[in-house]
Amino acid sequence: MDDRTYTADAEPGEEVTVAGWVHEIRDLGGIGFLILRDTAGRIQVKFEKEEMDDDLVATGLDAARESVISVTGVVEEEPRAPTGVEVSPEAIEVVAPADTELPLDPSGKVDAELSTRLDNRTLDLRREEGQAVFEVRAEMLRAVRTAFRAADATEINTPKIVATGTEGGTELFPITYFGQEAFMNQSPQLFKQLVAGSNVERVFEIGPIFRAEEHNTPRHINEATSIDFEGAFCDHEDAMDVCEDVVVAAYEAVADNCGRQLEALGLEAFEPPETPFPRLTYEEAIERINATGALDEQLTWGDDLPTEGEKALGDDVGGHYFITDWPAEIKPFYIMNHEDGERSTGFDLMHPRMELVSGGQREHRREHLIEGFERQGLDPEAFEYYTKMFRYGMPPHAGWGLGAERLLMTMLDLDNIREAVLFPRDRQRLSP
Ligand code: AMO
Repeated sequence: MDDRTYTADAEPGEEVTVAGWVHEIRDLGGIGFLILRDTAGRIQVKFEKEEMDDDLVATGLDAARESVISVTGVVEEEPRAPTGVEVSPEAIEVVAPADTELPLDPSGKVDAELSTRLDNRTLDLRREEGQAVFEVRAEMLRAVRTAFRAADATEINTPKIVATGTEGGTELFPITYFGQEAFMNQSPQLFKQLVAGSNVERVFEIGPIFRAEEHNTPRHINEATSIDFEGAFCDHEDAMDVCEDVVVAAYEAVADNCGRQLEALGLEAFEPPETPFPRLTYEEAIERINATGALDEQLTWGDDLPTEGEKALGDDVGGHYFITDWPAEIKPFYIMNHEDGERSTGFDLMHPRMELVSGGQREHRREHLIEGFERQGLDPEAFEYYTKMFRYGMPPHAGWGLGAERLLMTMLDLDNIREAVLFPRDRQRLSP
């Protein structure tokens, strides 16, 4: 539709054709108003019944809410209209009528359950807030890509159908691949390392990860989007620097370019997090958690941090922070340990509400790596394609994985991670 004008661009004095959805109709007797909504905003269409053709008035004022219509008319200044202008219509076409009964109210006046919203995502995304979340998501990912390019990283895409898993602790989804057992990939971990070991050196990927986790929580989904980085000649400190830059760049871009969306979400006071992010060792973290008294039992070396512990520490720190030097025994085989063999180079980036990132320096010494596989109960033979490349000059390297939905969820203070995904996959939801 070449001759279509967005509602936000309609200037007084022009003849325009605007097209979009019927947001609202107010019939006041001699006069009636139709609010037309498109991606750019809304515009009022005014019907003066005495002066206008009856068919034209009926087509406009009898249209069911959410029908798609196209209106041609002259734009006039009208200070009382919501956007200061209105269209005096000359022609109206109902392009696609809507049923009069809607499963949810896109004007947002009536609240709907999350499950009803997810079942009817198209209608849900017609709500200003729904659209805003995904506009922010797009801007966040654009900024992440730009920040990676500025850090000399190359975007890669690695297979999502794989022969073996890598992330212990979460289950795999099995599939049948030409009669052979295969899995949906839990992480691009091994592939990104294999590419970082080539001349490409610094890589990033933004893609799906699949986790057959049983738990049903507001911060877990079974198909998530992982933002991954891997850099040759990087140690864990360098990897944390890149991580901090990427996260801050995402916030800054959203602050600079998403004013309208933030306003729709009630986040006018949005600000990028303060830097540098504090770096606490695991030992300091458990001491601080113990000191808050939030847990019934004191944490000791080697314990995973329970959710309430993370929350208490998050409240104590008050912003983004890293936890470094995790016990070697609770980090995966590919993470390099410090010389003492007790502590690892593994780190997590935490938002006060939850974990956003895991990363670390990688074990690039083949013999140590193979020992790690065995310690974790994995068969090194099954990973031959990976360990083999460590024979041909694998540089020291480090990287991390950041959950895109968790970044968006914490950035926009969403209650449930499902709000940050268009069509979430969880224990109950496989469609749409
Ligand atoms: P990890 O398993 O900690 O590390 O995952 C990295 C980040 O991905 C996000 N994430 C999830 N988000 C929503 N739902 C899930 N089920 C889910 N699982 C993970 C989180 C998490 O912090 N290979 C390593 C990364 C690395 O070392 O480079 C890994 O996958 O935000």
